[in-house]
Amino acid sequence: MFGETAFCRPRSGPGYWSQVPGLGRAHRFGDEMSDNEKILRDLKESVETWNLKLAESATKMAIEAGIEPRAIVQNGLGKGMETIGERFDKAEIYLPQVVAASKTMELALKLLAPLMQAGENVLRGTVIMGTVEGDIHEIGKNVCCAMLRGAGYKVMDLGPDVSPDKFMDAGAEHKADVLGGSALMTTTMQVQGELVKAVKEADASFKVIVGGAPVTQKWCDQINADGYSENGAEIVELVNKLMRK
Ligand code: B12
Repeated sequence: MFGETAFCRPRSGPGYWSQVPGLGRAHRFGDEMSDNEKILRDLKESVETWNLKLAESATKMAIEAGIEPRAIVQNGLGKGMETIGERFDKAEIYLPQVVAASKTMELALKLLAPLMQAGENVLRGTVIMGTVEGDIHEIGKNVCCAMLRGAGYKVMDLGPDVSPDKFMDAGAEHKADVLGGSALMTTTMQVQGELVKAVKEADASFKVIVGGAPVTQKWCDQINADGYSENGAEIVELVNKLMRK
């Protein structure tokens, strides 16, 4: 998924030192758990237990330790959110706990935001992101926004519950290259299709990308969207590819 180099600081030290992708500092084979692995474990646990204090301290420690923001999200916080999703699916926890876990993840993302802002001079294109109309799930879309900003794109985040018209207006206003629609519910996926239709009908030049847990490449092809990615790490590659077309 990620190239090792994308996440790691340059190697240093003798041959038997190794690095786990995404972890800033080297650790030795045989160590039970490196400091950075412990930090990632704490990040995951903070979301799983909706522990705001732990999320704050672990995120600050991760930044200090030089762990790349993408690794902090994908290998730490995101893993915790996966557990939350699984436990919610099994009815082991309920909406209030999911909301609390979401707030924990959002707090950590806020702390990471300054690190994921690209300088004006490296802007590679403009992406309008939003969660489609009728859908209020935001976390995955926020992760995608952070990843794209970190990769040098100008990202306008329209938030949740965004109609195709709003996407189109924002696209025109900001001279966007790409419109990204997130949908977390099978019932709202069809709005992604309406967005593609709106772009084609207006003969606009925007590329439309789609994503969200129930979305697949098959769905993307079915609605004639320009691209799909399974997660926030791959969205950068996807947008890079579309910008080259
Ligand atoms: C957190 C959550 C909530 C939170 C949302 C908080 C917030 N601020 O976002 C709250 C508690 C508010 C919530 C509410 C509801 N939820 Co909810 N929720 C979830 C849960 C547990 C996790 C979603 C999540 O954040 N995942 C973590 C993120 C990081 O992953 P992600 O969203 O998939 O995003 C990644 C990729 O998909 C991709 N991606 C995402 N967007 C995009 C966009 C593009 C363009 C691209 C390329 C890629 C991409 O990259 C992201 C990062 O890696 C899921 C269960 C699950 N297993 O998904 C249910 C789930 C989505 N919810 C569900 C439901 C039913 C609801 C409610 C209707 C419940 C209710 N009875 O009120 C309401 C929604 C009301 C509405 N109108 O929208 C169902 C949907 C079922 C369905 N029909 O499909 C699920 C699947 C749970 C279930 N099994 O029943 N929910």
